[in-house]
Amino acid sequence: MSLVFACVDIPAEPWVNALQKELPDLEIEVWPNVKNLDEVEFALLWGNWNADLTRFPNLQAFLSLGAGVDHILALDHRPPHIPIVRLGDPSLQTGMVEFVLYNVLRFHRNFQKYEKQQSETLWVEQPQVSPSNRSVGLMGLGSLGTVCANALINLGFDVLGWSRRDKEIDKVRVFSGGQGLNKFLTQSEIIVCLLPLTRKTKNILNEENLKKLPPGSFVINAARGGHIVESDLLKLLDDGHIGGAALDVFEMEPLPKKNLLWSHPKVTVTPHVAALVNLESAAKAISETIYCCRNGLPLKNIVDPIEGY
Ligand code: NDP
Ligand code: OXD
Repeated sequence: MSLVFACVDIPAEPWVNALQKELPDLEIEVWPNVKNLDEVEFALLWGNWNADLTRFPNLQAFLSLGAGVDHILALDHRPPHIPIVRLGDPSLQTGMVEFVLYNVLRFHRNFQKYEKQQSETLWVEQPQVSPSNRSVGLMGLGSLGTVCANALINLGFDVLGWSRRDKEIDKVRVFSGGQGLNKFLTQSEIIVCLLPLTRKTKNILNEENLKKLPPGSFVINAARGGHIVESDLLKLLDDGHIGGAALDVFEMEPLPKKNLLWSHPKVTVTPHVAALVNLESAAKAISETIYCCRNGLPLKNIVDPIEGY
């Protein structure tokens, strides 16, 4: 039996080596060089894989090479009974905390303004706000949102969170569901999107919702490009309602060279690197999933295909 590595635009060799080290008895093949489709038990996926899924009769699980599974849920003719497992790699949390803290502090301490001032040789002091007087709203309080919330709490910020179901996190003002969204948005001066991309969260940061943020708010998106309506964000950046945006993910990746976000003075662009998957720890997490699957043990990080995450 075998695992097929079908991760678009990701060099296969380092992954095959890392996985083979953890799973010496499993044959690992790289798509499309698969000898016998009947033998494929696991499909490790990333990006837009284009395969006829009806030709894998013995598939046991779809494994995502990332925390997000929108790419798997979007596959045509995906057999609904086959479990989807997202990557539970702890290094994603470390990377995301670094990305979020860096960008929150950059906006909070006016570094965006100081960078502009330097380009104009201007020596001007900007006001310094206490972190307890700065509200940061985390959209999504899952594995990434929760660690970011705690890191922000440790720095003294006033932290709000929004999730689908109600929950309690010490010192975090949690809002939930459609009825909690307005209250959450109207009080978040810096918003950080860490939601999965689902039918309910697609385009959630549209003009109507972005306008609910306090004037001059900042937007950080480290989740998926599909959460933000880019044209609405540009409009609100230009009219000043949004003070700045740090964007790591885009509707189209790589971000096309002609996209206005590249050169917008209030926008920073990073190439989907907020939290990069670590080869060794990810290979360990994947091998644990395979072990559980083969031994009939409950799977961690299993996806609810109805909710989409
Ligand atoms: P989780 O599945 O652990 O958490 C998702 C959170 O979103 C949960 O709190 C969930 O609520 C909430 N949520 C889902 N749907 C809704 C909804 N309709 N309304 C309100 N809240 C909702 O995901 P992770 O934290 O692990 O990852 C989040 C996303 O980050 C990934 O899906 C991926 O797209 C992105 N990502 C980006 C990376 C990058 O480098 N840019 C790296 C890694 C991930 P509840 O708690 O109630 O279930
Ligand atoms: C992920 C990502 O989903 O890197 O893990 O975007």
